Amino acid sequence: MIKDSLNKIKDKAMEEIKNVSNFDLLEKIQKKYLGRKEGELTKILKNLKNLSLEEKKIIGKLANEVKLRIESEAKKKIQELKIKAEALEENFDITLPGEKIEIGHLHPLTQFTRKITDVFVSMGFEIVDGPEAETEEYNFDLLNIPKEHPSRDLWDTFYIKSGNSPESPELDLGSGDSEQNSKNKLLLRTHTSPVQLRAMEKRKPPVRLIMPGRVFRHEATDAGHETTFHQLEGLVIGENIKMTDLIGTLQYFVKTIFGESAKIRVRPNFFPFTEPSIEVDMTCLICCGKGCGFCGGDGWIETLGAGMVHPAVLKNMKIDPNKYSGFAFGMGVDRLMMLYYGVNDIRLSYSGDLRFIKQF
Ligand code: FA5
Repeated sequence: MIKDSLNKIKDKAMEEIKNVSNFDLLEKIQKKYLGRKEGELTKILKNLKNLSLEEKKIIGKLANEVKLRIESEAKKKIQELKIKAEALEENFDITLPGEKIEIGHLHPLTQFTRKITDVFVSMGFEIVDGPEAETEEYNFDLLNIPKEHPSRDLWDTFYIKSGNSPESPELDLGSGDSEQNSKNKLLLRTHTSPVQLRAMEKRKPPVRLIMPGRVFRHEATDAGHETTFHQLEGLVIGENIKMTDLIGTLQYFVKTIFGESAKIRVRPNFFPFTEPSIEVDMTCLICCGKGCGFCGGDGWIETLGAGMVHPAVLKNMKIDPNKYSGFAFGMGVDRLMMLYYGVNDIRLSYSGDLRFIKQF
């Protein structure tokens, strides 16, 4: 009786080991028959105590043979499975679809900046760069913004404490050290307009320049305002340059980027470095002019300031205002980018949130 059971266990185990195709299942089979507590062979051996001494000897010997047989068959199978696994690795099919590797891409602001600079380059504009840590002289004085003049309050400034180099600045949220000379009083530029002055030190009219870059303002943030944002400055100087040239250039730009139906609105404004000055708004494309948090409810977005370059500024550029005239503009790149892609909060751009960046 017990002999039959042992032989049946052996046959069943042999059959199962023969057909097994992976290591996990093989381990389960070994446990099922040889496991210390619940193994089928172990259970039979536990019942030997009821047999006579003679039977114990015979059955014990047979049980041991069955155990050794199962173990050696399992060993053989392990070898066989190892060889198969190695062969599979060697014959790896390189045409199988692999895992997709995520690659980075340009930030939407960079993508958009390239798009808009391309439009100006196609109109014959040259791209010029300038420093982000600027002197008070270039940021204000040479742009016809006198000291103590209330117009300086238009741009809430991050000053850099005296004695600091632009490479390791320490910010001062006050008005800076008034004793210090504006030539070496440093600040984080509040607009890209100072690049106009720097660019004209090395050029003579006629010029068509664009100056994209990062600017900084100490002000409260909301859906449409950041303390760090981007502007693109434009400057055209030549003989007989007129206000209509400015409006025509801006209209061409807006229609090229946003399509023929894009509307702009021009309002009179004041900038100390342009006369006359205008402010240009665009229909808020987030709410299509209905009014939303981004446009502050009035359906228009203030996108740029512009005007005819003030004669005093032309003189600071060593240009004769009787011979030459020019126009300048400074647009908020972030706000235009938001209108272009339908982004409703400027702060998302600088949040570092990959869920936002990956949409572009
Ligand atoms: C200026 O900065 C002038 N330098 C522009 C200029 C240049 C006028 C040349 C005339 C001639 P303003 O402060 O308005 O102007 O800023 C220009 C644009 O920057 C605004 O129309 C707006 O689109 C954007 N902007 C201003 N403040 C912020 C802010 N906190 N966050 C995001 N964008 C801003």
